[in-house]
Amino acid sequence: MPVPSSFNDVGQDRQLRSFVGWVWYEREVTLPQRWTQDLGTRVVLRIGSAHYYAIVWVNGVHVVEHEGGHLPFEADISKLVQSGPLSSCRITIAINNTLTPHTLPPGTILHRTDTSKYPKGYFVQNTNFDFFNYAGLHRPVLLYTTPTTYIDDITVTTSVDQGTGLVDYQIFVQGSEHFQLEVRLLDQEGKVVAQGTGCRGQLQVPNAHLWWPYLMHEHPAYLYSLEVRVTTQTAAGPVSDFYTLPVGIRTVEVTERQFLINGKPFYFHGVNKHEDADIRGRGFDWALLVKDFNLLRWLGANAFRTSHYPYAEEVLQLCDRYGIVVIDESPGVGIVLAQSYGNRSLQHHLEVMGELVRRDKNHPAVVMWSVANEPASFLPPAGYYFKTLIAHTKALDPSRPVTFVTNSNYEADLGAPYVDVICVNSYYSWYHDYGHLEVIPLQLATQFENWYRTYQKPIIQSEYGAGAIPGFHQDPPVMFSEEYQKALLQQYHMVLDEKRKNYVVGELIWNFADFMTDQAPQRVMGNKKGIFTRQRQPKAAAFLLRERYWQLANDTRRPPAAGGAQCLESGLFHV
Ligand code: GCB
Repeated sequence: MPVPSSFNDVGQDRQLRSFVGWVWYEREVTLPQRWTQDLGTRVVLRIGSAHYYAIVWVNGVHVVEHEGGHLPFEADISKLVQSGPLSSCRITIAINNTLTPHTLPPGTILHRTDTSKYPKGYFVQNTNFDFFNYAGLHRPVLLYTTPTTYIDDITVTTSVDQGTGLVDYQIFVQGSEHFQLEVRLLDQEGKVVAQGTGCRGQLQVPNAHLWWPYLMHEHPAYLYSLEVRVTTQTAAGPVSDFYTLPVGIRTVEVTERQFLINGKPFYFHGVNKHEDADIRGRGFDWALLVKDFNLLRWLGANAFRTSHYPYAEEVLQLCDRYGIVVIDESPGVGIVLAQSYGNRSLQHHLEVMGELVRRDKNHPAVVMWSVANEPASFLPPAGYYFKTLIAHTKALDPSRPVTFVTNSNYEADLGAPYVDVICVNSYYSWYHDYGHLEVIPLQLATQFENWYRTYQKPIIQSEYGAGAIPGFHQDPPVMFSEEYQKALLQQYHMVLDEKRKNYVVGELIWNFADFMTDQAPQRVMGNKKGIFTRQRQPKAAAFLLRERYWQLANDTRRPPAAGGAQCLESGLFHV
C-alpha cells in the first residue's frame, strides 16, 4: 500500500474501496547507527495523518494511540531503538475508519438485521457529510531526530505600531532546565533585523515589510525567518537544537461591517476545497498541490476555507508563501444528531481545536478558525456547545476571530451569537426552486438582510454553487449544464455586489473542484459543483469567476491574457 494515499481507490477490490474497520500498515526500516548508538539523540516517529483511529507499535511495543484523522501525532521512540543490538525498526500502524456519534466528523453504524434482506452481521457506515470517507495514511510518516534538549514548540504573534513590526515569541524547551536560548529574525535578504535571548520576548522591526494577501499589495506574502537556537553544555561539548520558522507580520481585526488585514478592508474572493483526487483519494501529493496553487493564482482567488477538516501542513506553508488567506476549519462537519452534542463529543472537539491551533497558529495565512460546518445549531444543546467551543478556541488563540459555518435559519441558530463573522451557506435554485434562477436575487438579499439585522456582524457567503457535468451544454440553461452553473453564479454575484458595499466581506464558491462522495442517486460519480473537474480542468464557470476575482482585486487590473498567471517557480521545494 503506497504512503501517503487513501487505501480505497488504489486497488481493484470493491470490498476494500468501501471497507469499514481495522486495516494494518507495517514497514521495517534501518536506522543510521548514530541514531541507535548516541544516547544524546532523540528519535521521533511522526505520523502526518491517519484516518481515523490509530494504534502504533515499534518493534512490537505499543508507543502511541491517536483519535482523529486530520492532524499529526508523534511518539518518542528513542528508548526502543537504542536499547538493543538491532539497527532495524519495525513500525506497525493499525487504523480504524469507523465513525460514531462521538467522533469528528461523526457518523453512525447501521446494523441491518432483517435476515430476509441482508446476511447475518451486515452493517453499513452512515455519515452526514457529502464527501467520501477516504481512509489510510494520508500524509507522510517520518522519522526524525533532535538532541535530547530540544525546541518543543514556538508561538509567535505579531502586531504593528506605526510602521514598526512587533513580533512576540514564546519558546517551549523540553529535556533540560539549563540551556541558552538565542533568537534572530532575518529578512528576505538574510539580514538580521532583530534579535533576542530567553524563552519569551518581543522583537521590534522598524519599517517592517508586512505580510499582505495575494493581489492586495505589490509585494504580497513577505516572510521573515525566525531562527531559534537552544544550546546545552554536555560532556562532549555544546549541543544545539536549531529551528527556522517563517514569520509574516500582519494584523487581523473584525469590526461590525469589515474584516481588516493590516487595518485595510479585506474581501474574501475564493473557494472551498477538498483534499481529493483520482486514485490517491485524500493522499498528499506535491504535484497536485502545486497545480492547485497555480489554478488559484490563475483564478485570482485570494482565499480558501479548508472545508471540512484541517489540510496538510504543506498546504498552509504554500498559503503563507503566496498570500492565500485561509479559514482553517476543524473536522466538525455533519454534527446533526442530538447524541453528538453531549460532554463526550464536546470534550473531544475541544481537544481537536487544541491540536489544530497548536499546529497552525504560526501561519500568517490563517486569519480565522472555523470550528464546524453546518451543524444542527438549532438543537437545544447547541447553544452551550458552541459557546464553550468558541470560548475555548479564543482562549487558545486570542489573536484570531472564530466562526462556524451555518445553514440554519437565522432566528433559530443558537451558536451564531458567539461567532465573530457570520458564515452562511445557501443553495438557492439548486436544492429547491429547481431551475428558477429568477428567485435568487430576492432570496439571497433576504438572507443577508435577516442575518445582518439580527447580529450586526460581517457576513461571508461561505458556500454557493451548482453542479455541472463538464461538456453538458444547454441554452437556455438547465440544471447540470455548464451554462446553468454560470448563470446561477451570476445571479449570486449581482446581490453580492450590492451587499459587499455594506457588510458582506466575502464569497467562497462551492467548490474548487469536483470531488468524490458516497454513492447516491443525486450524485453522479461524486459532487459536480467544481468549477474545475476532478482532474483540474476548467469548466465555463471558472472563466467567469476568473474575470470576477481579478476585477474584485483591482478594478483596473485584468487577468493576464492567454497563458494565465505565472507558474510557481520550479525548484521551490528543498525537502
Ligand atoms: C453543503 C455542504 C457541502 C456539500 C454541499 C453540496 O452545504 O457544506 O459539504 O458538498 O453543500 O454540494 O451539497
